Amino acid sequence: MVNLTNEELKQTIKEIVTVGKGILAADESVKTATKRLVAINTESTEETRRQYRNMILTSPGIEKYILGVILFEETLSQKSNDGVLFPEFLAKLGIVPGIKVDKGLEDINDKDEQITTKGLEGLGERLEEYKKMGCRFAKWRVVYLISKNTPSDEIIEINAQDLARYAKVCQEHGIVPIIEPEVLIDGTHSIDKSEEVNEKVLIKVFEALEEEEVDIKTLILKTSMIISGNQANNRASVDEVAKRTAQLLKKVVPPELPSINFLSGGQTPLEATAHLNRIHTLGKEFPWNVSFSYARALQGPALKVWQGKDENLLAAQKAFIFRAKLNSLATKGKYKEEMEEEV
Ligand code: 5MM
Repeated sequence: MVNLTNEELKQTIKEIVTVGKGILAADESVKTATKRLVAINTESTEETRRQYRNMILTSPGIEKYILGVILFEETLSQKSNDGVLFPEFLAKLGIVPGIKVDKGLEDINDKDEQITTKGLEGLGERLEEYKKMGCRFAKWRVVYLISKNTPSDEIIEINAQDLARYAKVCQEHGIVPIIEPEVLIDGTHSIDKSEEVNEKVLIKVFEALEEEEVDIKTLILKTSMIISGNQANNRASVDEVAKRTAQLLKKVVPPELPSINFLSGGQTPLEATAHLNRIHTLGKEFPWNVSFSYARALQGPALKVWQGKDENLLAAQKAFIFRAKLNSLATKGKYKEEMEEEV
């Protein structure tokens, strides 16, 4: 008998893993979307958040560079300016809609560490609802803060188990899980420290996935690059970031995983593109597809141009497509810094 759930998973992987394209993270929670809107002097209401999603998602030509979009729950029932539900709009372009399913972070201890366990309760039922609304993959993010006493072994263990449990439930419901263990860029830490923490985190995550019997072949890893803290002195070069990142991932990520899609995590748009590109020009062979799942690094310039104003819509969409195109080129090692002048 054919296992339908497994067939669904394999089909979705086929559609969201293609060389030269990536995944757009447009799953900012209300809190984060509000932060983005306030930064461009725009009030955050359900309607302005819809306009924000409309600006990004209806950018002409988006399907040339993006094959999956992670959405936030509120966006699933919102419509484009032309009155089409966003998941339907994307599906018509051949872009697979996905959904962020973690319910945000909460404090866990006195070390400024946070966990996302809330979203695991009733996850199966929620996935069935999201599936009816067109979603075929999901995303769960956990975070690790680098400081003198963090991340603790406790958070590394809890987060690994949460990611594995979430991934298992997704696969049981025919939804491809993206796991996002984000080692935060915030701080003064060195690239050595970033490497040490990422290694520890990823080893634990893959151990937990194995214990939970998650199928690695129908899973996507959205991970951080090995990078100096954003307030570090003598931050590592593009070359160093790319080499360390490639080296560590080859060491700890199983070859049967179909795709690694990086988060940008507070890197500037230019840095995020340059790092991804350099990873592809190192001359290394990777067993997995290596691409992007950026939010800020793709949307940031467009938001700045848009300023919440209709008259800026087309120029903002042009800015979004420009970044999407450069990142698409970066997944093939074909990005050049001079291209930044072309906009
Ligand atoms: C790390 O954040 C994810 C990737 O975005 P960047 O490329 O900007 O780092 C992103 O998908 C994030 O998980 C969502 O924006 C949701 O974040 P919140 O904080 O709203 O849950």
